[in-house]
Amino acid sequence: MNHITYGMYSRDQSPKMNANLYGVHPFYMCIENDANAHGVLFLNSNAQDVTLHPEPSLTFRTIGGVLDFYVFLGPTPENVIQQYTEAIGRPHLPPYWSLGYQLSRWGYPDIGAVEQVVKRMAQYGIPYDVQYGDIDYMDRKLDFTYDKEKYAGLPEFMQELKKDGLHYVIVLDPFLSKDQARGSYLPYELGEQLGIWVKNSDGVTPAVGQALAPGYSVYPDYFNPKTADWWTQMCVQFHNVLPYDGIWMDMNEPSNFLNGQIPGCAHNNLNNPPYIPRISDSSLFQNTLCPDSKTFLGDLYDTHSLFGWSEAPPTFQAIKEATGKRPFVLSRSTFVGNGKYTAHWLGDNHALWEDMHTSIIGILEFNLFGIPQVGADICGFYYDTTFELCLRWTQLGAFYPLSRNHNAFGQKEQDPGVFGLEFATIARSTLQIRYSLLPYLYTLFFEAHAFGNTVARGLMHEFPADPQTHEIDTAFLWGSAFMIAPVLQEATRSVDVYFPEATWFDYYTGDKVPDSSHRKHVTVNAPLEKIPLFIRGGYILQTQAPAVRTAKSRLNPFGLIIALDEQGQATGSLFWDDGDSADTVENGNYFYARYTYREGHLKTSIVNNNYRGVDSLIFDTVQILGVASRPNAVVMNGKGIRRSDIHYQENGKLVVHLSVPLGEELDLILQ
Ligand code: MIG
Repeated sequence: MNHITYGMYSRDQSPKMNANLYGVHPFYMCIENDANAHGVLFLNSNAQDVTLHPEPSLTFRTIGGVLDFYVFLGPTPENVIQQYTEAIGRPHLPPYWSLGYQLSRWGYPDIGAVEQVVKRMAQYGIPYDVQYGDIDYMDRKLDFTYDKEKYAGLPEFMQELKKDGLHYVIVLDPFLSKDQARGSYLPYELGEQLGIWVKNSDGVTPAVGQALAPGYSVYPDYFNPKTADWWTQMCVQFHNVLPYDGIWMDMNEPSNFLNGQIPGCAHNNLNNPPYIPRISDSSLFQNTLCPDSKTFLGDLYDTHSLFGWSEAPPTFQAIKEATGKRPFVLSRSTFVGNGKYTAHWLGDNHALWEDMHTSIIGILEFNLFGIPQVGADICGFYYDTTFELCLRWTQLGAFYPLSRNHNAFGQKEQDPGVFGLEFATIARSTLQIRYSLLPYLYTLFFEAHAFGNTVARGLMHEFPADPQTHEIDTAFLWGSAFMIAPVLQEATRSVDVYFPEATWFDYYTGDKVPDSSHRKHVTVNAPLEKIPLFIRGGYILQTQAPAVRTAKSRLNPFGLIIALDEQGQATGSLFWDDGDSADTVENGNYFYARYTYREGHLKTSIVNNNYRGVDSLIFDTVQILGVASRPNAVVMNGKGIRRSDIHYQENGKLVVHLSVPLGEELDLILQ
């Protein structure tokens, strides 16, 4: 609050403190001293800034548009986000496979290099669901092409990956080269005929910039319905060439390697307004198009920061049409409401410990913004990573809602198979934890979609009345119940963890940490092979035996972890559907159940029972943490469980092996 000014204007800019970055979200949430929270949205897409003062107060300054403010009254932080996403659009339900581990890099020299990576992952049995193709797959970085020499056989390769349960996501850029030989680049020629590019200030001639594509490029004006149709058609047709599963939308700030289009920006009120908000280089056309360019909606001055947002619906639609499945779109630039269509990654970070730390802040912010499927480039994008940084980052990244390792051109390889056996073993066991908790994570994504909750959340969301939680950016939660406390420093083998007032259990052992439920700092051990993880008493989490692909793990037996609070109670829920059909929630084709445990008695209530895929699935384990003493007997649905299937540990952890259908009501009693 110390007189800091944040500028907002979408910009292709590597994340740095207080600078305007790829997306624009004029939204904040505040927790007052009385622990009540509220949110404020200033729905305005013009270049703007906001200054925070210590009184406390805020000053908004925008250079156009409408003064359209929304106030969300909470009173809890989660209520604020539920209300905010109700207004702007709830996040869409991601395909299940996209919650698996993802590998990417810019600079795989050829298809052979990708094959090597897939092989290494298989050799070490590391869980992995998604492989990306960055611009390397393209023929000279041209959208809707692929390199038939270095990537010869790519369509067949993608089919093979599919058979192996992997998914492939391709990058697309929002600019098309206008300088290809006539008749050789039809996507451009068709768009040119349709007249669908962003225009110069004359409203007639196309704005010409220069970006990754060879020669000079034009920019699709996605606000024009004709452009949206053309783009959808191009993406759908391209699917006949490359059978992709998802699309990664890069450079959509929009990015331009020139400052303004050719021949530069005229000096006028739109390009050089009397006040320029506090943005980098104090320029509205640095690395982008001139604000006096014309789109279907008018001046780019007003809609510049909506460019990525406008690309999202047609891309989402295209994947739905092309694949017939639930879309996965990953977008770099985002605006208010993007979560309805896209996931997000935090952009071009560096392989630095500090960037690993600040990634947590980015992840928590985008959960506030209603884009919960978010992650940073694991191990760092720019710079060569190191063994230890990459290992710790792989452990943290295993708990990003979007778990993707990505790397820049020219940097050393950094996929988890490249560092040898020790690294691979640790990466495998950590990702196995992620995979085993995917039913819980998926349920959180359902609850975000249906009710607007965050998925990853700061501790302050759950403990707003505890001021010590308000500043924590080194640990975070999945939902209400699962705390991740990563190592964020080099050569460090312990973490100082703050436990707000609740019962907490060590994920690995089931021990109570700290030993009482009073709030406390505890230094916990974190040898190289371990990321500290904790379960909060009062909650029930669903698990599933992990596998190297979600396609396989989805068929495995489920488990329940019932972590008891001081009253010996817990609640939880499970959402399950086929994982990749479109609109399952809207069509009601899913299973959703609530679980309640009290007085030694677990009960299920099935809220929606309309996905028959649950009929072939079972629960095979129930773990109860915090059980006061060894029970005399355990009875499930009226039948006593064999003594040899009941294991009680002195720390209060009870493990029961059984076999009951997932889709039936459970009635478990400890006697
Ligand atoms: O100018 O497609 O942020 O993730 O690897 C670089 C190449 C363009 C920027 C993206 C990055 C991606 C890279 N792109």
